[in-house]
Amino acid sequence: MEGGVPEASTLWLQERLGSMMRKFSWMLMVLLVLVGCSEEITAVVETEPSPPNKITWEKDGKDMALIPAGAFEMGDSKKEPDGLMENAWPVHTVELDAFYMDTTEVTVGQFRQFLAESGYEYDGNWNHVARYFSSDEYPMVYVSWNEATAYAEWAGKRLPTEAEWEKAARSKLKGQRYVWGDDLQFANHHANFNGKQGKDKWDEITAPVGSLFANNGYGLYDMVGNVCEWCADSYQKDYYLDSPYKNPKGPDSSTKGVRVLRGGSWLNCAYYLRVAYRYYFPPNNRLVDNRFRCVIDVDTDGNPELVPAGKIWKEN
Ligand SMILES: [Ca+2]
Ligand SMILES: [Ca+2]
Repeated sequence: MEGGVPEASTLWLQERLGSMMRKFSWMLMVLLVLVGCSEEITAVVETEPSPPNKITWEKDGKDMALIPAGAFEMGDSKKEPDGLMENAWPVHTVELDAFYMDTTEVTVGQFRQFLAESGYEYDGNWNHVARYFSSDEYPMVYVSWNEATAYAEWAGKRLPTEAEWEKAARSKLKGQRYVWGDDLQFANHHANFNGKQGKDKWDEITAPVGSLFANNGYGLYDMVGNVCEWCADSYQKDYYLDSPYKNPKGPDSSTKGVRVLRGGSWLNCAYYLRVAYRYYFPPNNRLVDNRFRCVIDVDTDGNPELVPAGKIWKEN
């Protein structure tokens, strides 16, 4: 028909065609969604299992952050000229497997739990410890390497290697002097070190763990400052000259019989907050700023590696 009202049969045909087109459109959309979903499902199936970024460890209730596998540049990239960093030369590439690290230092409350549940006898003087905490959330002080290792065995963990500690502290920053970058003016945002300034409100004393900003992209607190931290490794000054590329665990022994400490403490000036700075003490040495945090491995399926029940020193 030309220029007139369409006939009923024509209208019916148009409606049928319109209905068929709408149905076809819906079918097409559903098909596209299904295809999209199947691609997504396929992608998930094909992806390697990845461990969660954060876990809470049941034994001691500590939050732990995933430090992913990969390589990093270890050592003093600044070639500091004053001689105190020579033991951090040369910078060398180290590759590590993934691991989890406690996000904070071990607290007084967690150390007490360890003593109560394991029967381990702490040789330190609680009257000395008591000067440095007013709640269970403060870091435990006066802890020797032997005692830190005992805690780790009870918790089903271990102390970090020196390489693990430095990789975790550096996070994604390459070649920087500090865990937050190169600029010293931000030290008090991240570290409780000597005196008080800016956000560091603690003068000549420890701070409750996690009081300042996390150090880096892994969400770890107080990696530098507050309390310095024991590592598993024996110490040798020249270890970096010929250390393994993959998962270095330190020399077999130390000529001085000492173990590595990292990170500086509330006692130290900003110099000792340098991320590559290495120092050491005998394993039975128990100083006011010697403390620790622990790590666990990630198993071949990408899950936190569950370690058998913690060591008990005597039946309670
Ligand atoms: Ca301070
Ligand atoms: Ca620390």
